[in-house]
Amino acid sequence: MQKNAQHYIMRAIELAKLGHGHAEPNPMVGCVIVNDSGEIVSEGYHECYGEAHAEVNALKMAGEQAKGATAFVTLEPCNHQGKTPPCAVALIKAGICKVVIGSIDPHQLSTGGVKTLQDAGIKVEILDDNDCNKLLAPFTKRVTTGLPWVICKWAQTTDGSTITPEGDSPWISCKESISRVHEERGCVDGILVGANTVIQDNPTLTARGQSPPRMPIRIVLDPTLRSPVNANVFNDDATTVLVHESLQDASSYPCETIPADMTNGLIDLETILRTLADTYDVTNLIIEGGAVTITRFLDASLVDELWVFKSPNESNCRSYINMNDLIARHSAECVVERPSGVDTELRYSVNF
Ligand code: AOF
Ligand code: ZN
Repeated sequence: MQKNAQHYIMRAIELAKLGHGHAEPNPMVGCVIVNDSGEIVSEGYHECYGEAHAEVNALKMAGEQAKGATAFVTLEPCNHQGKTPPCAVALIKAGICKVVIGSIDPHQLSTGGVKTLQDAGIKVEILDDNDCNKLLAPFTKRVTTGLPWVICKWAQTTDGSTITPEGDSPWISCKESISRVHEERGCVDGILVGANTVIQDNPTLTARGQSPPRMPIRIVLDPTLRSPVNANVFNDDATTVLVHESLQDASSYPCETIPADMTNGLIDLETILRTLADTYDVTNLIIEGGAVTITRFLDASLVDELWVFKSPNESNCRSYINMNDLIARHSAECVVERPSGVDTELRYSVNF
């Protein structure tokens, strides 16, 4: 007896997430193959960009057991010859008799798998599942708008300040939160900060978790070139891109540079995001501050998620921008709340 579709799709989502940081700029995709008795006979996911898709990995493990079985896939099986052959054809050849799909592929290049499967007499059920759509959201945004998925991440005190209480350690977050950030950095394509953060904090902005899947590029928004040329962010540990006003001469900086269009003395943020996607293949971007830079991206409606690490401490120094007010002003919806050492990690959806 098969359990309901949701049960198998949830497992496929879990598998898909194992590819986070490895699969991008492709979507994370998971697949389970289930026999008539409802047993999962094989599982697969898209493990690495340019390599076998989820369905192909699951079919390989299923072997002869694929005949007459049902495949549950988080994404519509592709219909094109890209870096790998079409999955719809692989499913047909393997003798799968039904395919249950979480989300339709938003990419014009590869969609069409449903029709190919149906034309071959295979039953297809499309769930349009909320969790599969969420899993796919950064990929969908990039292929439909040309913009990366933007996450603003910061640490704050309970009362909404990003400034540490005087005399305390310079860190707001506990060590568990800091190591969590390093893990997350290692799964995205870029980390962006404004010049004030470079000047005040001198961060390195590298992923220093355990064997990070990727090393994000570092992006500094510094229209008038106030950052010191010897700041840590310009070291050799990762690629750095300095975005500056086109009239300024940035040739003394040891990094890549993007001369930017300015509107009323400010960098055109949407154009920069498009350039990061087109030139640097950025699908997922974390903005790590400071509060002014984060506010500008939020006010321009360019942000998708907020990741907030809230310490249990109160601050006796009020920051210029209160982050609790900022979250409230943008009607961000809290979707995750969990402990991170003594801190609380909160995740919010914006723009939904
Ligand atoms: C699937 N299963 O596991 C993934 C799919 O260049 P390729 O051959 O790797 O194809 C990439 C495109 O295929 C990608 O843009 C997306 O539309 C789809 N991804 N499709 O059937 C998978 N990762
Ligand atoms: Zn495929």
